Amino acid sequence: MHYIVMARLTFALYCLVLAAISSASHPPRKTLTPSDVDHIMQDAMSVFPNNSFEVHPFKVDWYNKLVAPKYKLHYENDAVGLIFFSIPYVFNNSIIPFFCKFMDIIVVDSYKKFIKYYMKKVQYQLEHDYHMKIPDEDILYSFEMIAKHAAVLVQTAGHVAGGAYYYQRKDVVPDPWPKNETIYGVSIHPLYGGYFSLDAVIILRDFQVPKLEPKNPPDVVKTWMERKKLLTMFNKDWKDAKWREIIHVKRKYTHEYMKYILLYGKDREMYVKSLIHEHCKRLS
Ligand code: B12
Repeated sequence: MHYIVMARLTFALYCLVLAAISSASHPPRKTLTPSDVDHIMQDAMSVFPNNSFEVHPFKVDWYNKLVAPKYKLHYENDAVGLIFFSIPYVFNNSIIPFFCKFMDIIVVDSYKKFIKYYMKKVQYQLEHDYHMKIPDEDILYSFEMIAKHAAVLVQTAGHVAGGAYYYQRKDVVPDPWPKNETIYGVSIHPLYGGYFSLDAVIILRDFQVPKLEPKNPPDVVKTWMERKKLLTMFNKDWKDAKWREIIHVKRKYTHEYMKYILLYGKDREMYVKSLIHEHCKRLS
């Protein structure tokens, strides 16, 4: 009898220890209000130099409902994602100062290093101010691949977050292009048209925001004719900046920034070196 009681007690203790270990590695998810999310976003924005980035929230569920199975994000459906856009002022306000701070060590893969540097700052800020756990794998970059496909489709995420309308072939009815032609979609920002970039998503896996309501992105390219023109320009002539100006824009990329984004590989590296040479003496 005594033996059975001891065995039961030992088992109960074992279960308690297991529960404690499991709740330490998976703390209970916290419920936030939309205004908490606003505060978190303001805090995240405080790490960026002025007028360089924007952030918009969405629920994983809104995104997962639209994309094909292989693109689904493997989080609870009510987890919150934050999508970060860089906006035209980013080049002079943030990228050039970043180049001047790190000089030679950022010449290779300069844009990736720039975005990662700032997302790490956001990660640190939120961990510090809100005691959030944001493991590196919860920061998804637009250039990151998983199993040979993009880790996150930032255009869809930006659309469901209400930040920028994602215009796709299926939004142009009747379809004006030959059936065998591939037509990629493009996001248009309500203020900056095509002069912005959808750079990264951070998933706040330990938080749920039941009251967060979806926001429609502003539909700024409304007519069939304009949508056809936009997608045709984006697909046939993307090096020309005309598609970026399908709407009246508040601010464009500078000549230097345009040159930077249109150069690749060694040519971009040479250009970054010349930008450092040109700008950094003046800043130091
Ligand atoms: C792979 C890739 C390319 C490939 C293929 C393009 C493509 N769209 O597939 C190539 C190399 C050709 C390319 C080129 C360029 N790209 Co690119 N590319 C990407 C990348 C990394 C992934 C895109 C992808 O794989 N899509 C997969 C397909 C299947 O997705 P999809 O067609 O959107 O289909 C999904 C939606 O339809 C969704 N869905 C279904 N139903 C519904 C309903 C609604 C309402 C919604 C919203 C969604 C939705 O589900 C589908 C998936 O299941 C993205 C960044 C990213 N991580 O998203 C940048 C990205 C699309 N590229 C971009 C750019 C700017 C370019 C270039 C101009 C060059 C450059 N990098 O500067 C060129 C020009 C493109 C062209 N005209 O040829 C930008 C576009 C910005 C914008 N304003 O939209 C992005 C977003 C990068 C960024 N950081 O900003 N790119």
